[in-house]
Amino acid sequence: MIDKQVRDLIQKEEERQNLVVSLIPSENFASEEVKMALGSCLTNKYAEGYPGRRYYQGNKFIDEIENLAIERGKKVLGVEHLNVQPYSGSPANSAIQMALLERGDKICGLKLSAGGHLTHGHPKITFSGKFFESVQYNVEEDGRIDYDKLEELVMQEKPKMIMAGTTAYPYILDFKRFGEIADKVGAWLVADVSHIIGLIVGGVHPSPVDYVHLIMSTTHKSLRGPRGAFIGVTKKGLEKDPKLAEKIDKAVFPGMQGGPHENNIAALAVAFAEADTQEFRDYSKQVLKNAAVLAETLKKNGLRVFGTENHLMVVDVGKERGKEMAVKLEENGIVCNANTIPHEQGSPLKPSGIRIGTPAMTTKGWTEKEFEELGNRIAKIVKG
Ligand code: DSN
Repeated sequence: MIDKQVRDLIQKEEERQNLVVSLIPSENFASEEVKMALGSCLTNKYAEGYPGRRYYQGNKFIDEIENLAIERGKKVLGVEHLNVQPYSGSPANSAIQMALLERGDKICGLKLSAGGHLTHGHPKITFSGKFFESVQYNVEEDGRIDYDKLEELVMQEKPKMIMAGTTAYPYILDFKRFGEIADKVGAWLVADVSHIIGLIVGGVHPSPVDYVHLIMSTTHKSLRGPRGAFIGVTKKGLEKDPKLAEKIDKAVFPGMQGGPHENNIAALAVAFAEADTQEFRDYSKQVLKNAAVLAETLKKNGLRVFGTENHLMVVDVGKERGKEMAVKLEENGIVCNANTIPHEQGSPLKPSGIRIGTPAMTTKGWTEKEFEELGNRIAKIVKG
């Protein structure tokens, strides 16, 4: 059967992706090789368990594929142990919390409205906020984390786990300081580097590996892989608990998940190999150069911009006007998302900013020249 309806819609989406200027910082364009692995026969196979100890027969090649993803990932990340089975970022963080926390334990993460993530203890409505006691840290007026204040909070609250991770934070994260703070109270320290993983692997953002117990990331953002995630166990993590790797593996399967998506895992193996090249390191440098030019151009045009030292920035577009501006930009072929700004004065449902990033258009070959022109265009549209 040829499903014309779905094919037509996929084709339309492909045309849309080719036409628009894609600025959502968590999106990117995966290579043909990554998409080939994703759309392969691997989707047909069940492989509950781990390489060499599966619950189903017929996993000879699946084992080789998963081992390849693990070995390639361990090499580019510099970790001791790697689990590549999490379906995506939220299940990965839930598995980490399930492995290391008991119900009611304290978890400390960056507030969602300050650029954190739902799974870092966002109160009440999330797994992490419902089953654990959440204490959240904030950013300052300038959008930066004040590590002295974080230390004060941690010393006072003594959380069992600290999440060092962001989704809308445009500055370099000081993982060394995070590590020192966590060690003072014996807390688990988890780096959720989903946004900046490509920059870390590409050598343009410091790696957290020496300072944290676990490094977790999605794989489809700046890494340019398939939708998925991994959890890496560091040397420091194993020193704190020699059974950490085992605990993580058990929490992912059978704790949180069933059969791993081996087509994703094969695509991740491809992405790790692609990231381990000079071409990818050059790409990562260009992502940063492009973001710097874009932020400077917006500032020159009189806009208040938070950032940037990485791939993204948050732009103040006027109280509660984020969504309206995101819609207006889309009408002009520029796709971004509404976002809260630091110390948001509007309603969280009507944020005052837009979040924009450069990974996707850099993949399309854009350089400083295009981003400068784009910055002038965005400013014109935002200023009406
Ligand atoms: N939804 C992702 C982002 O856009 O940053 C975070 O999970």
